[in-house]
Formats: sequence, C-alpha cells, structure tokens
Amino acid sequence: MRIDIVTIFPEFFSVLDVSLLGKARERGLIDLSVHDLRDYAHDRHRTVDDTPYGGGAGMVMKPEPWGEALDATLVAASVVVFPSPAGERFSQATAKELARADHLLFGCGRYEGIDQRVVDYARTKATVREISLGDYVLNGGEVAVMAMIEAIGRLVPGVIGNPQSLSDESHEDGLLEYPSYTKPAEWRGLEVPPVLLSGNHGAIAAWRHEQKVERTRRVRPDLLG
Ligand code: 6GU
Repeated sequence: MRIDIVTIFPEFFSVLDVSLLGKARERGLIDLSVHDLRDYAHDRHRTVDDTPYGGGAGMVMKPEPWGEALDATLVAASVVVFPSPAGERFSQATAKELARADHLLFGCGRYEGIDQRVVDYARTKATVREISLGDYVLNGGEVAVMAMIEAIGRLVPGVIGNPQSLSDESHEDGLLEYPSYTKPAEWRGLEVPPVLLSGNHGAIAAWRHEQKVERTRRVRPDLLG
C-alpha cells in the first residue's frame, strides 16, 4: 500500500518510523511519504491560509497550494481522506475498507478548515472521504490521521504476524474484548479468574464470551443495539 500525507507539520509523522508500522515500512509493505504543503506555496512567506469569505473567526486554507499538492500526489485510483470533525465517523469498518486501497492520500487541514473547492475538485479526480475520529475538536487533522493510519496499517496483509490476533480483538464481532491476564496467578492479593487456569477450553471460551457481553453492556450499551 502507498500512503501520502500532505500537512504543514511534517514532523508530526516522524513517529511512524517506530513500532509495528515502522517495521512494515522497512519490509516494504507500506510505502509512506510526507509532503510539506508549504512546498507548494510560492510567495515569500509560503502562505497557506487566508481570511474566510463571508467573515467569521479564524483562517481558511487557500486552494492553490492544495491544488498543486494534489496534482503531485493524486492518481485516479487514490482514496483521498480529508480528516475533519464534520466528516463521517471513523470505525473499524472504515479502517477495513481503507486497508483495501492501493493508494491513500491524507490531506491534513489546520485552522478552520480547507477551502471547500479543494475537496470538490479532488472528487472530480478520485474517491474522496471526509472522516472524523469522533465528536470532539482537534486543532488539526494530523493526530487524527496518525490514529487512522495505525488502525488501517495493521490490517494490511503481512503487517501483523499472527492474523488470529486481529479477529480476537474489540469491535471485530461488535463486542468489546474480554479482559486478559498473565502470570503470576496471584498478585498483590488479586487472583486470576480460576476458569483461566482450568485447562477447560470450552469453559474458557464461554467465560470470555460472557465477559465480552457484560463489559459491552456496562461500558458501551450503544453497541448492543
Ligand atoms: Cl479528523 N479532525 C479534527 N480537526 N478534529 C477532529 C477530528 C478530525 N476527529 C475528531 N475531531
């Protein structure tokens, strides 16, 4: 999978060199490039924003640098993702869909957003998704894109060694994950649930399922519908 990121804060993405995704990049499974939007602004101050038409607080990102950045990175097969608190809600299902794309292009907006014509223009050239992480406001799309890339990247075939660990986790079957324990069997007076030490695989599976349902009911009743 190829991933391009356009941002005015390229340094945010240096953490993608480490951990699982860093390894996936080293192994050639994910080919990731970060582009500085200011490289596509040609005035002395490399201006990327301006005041909003119609008035109002804050600044809006200008279309011209974005147009050049898209021209340099976008192909017809691209899925262009604009992170925005006004977008559709990101979920495990979204991550799965995006993990199937050959090319993802993330356009990180700052300030009060990007001139809407940039999004409309991108739609004439490729598939475009405006995506939000949740119902709260971040200063810009960078941290949101980092979260999306982590969720998507680990679903790219080969990135995670044991694919079984993908099917056992929270949200995979609409339920939250069961609690996990490791040695020692007793720690500071707290015991591991005895069923996990029983060796009875049927009983363990039944207990884990019960825990998932109970936890989901308690913490996220909305998931039970
Ligand atoms: Cl994707 N962007 C911004 N700026 N704020 C957000 C968000 C995205 N998702 C939740 N809040």
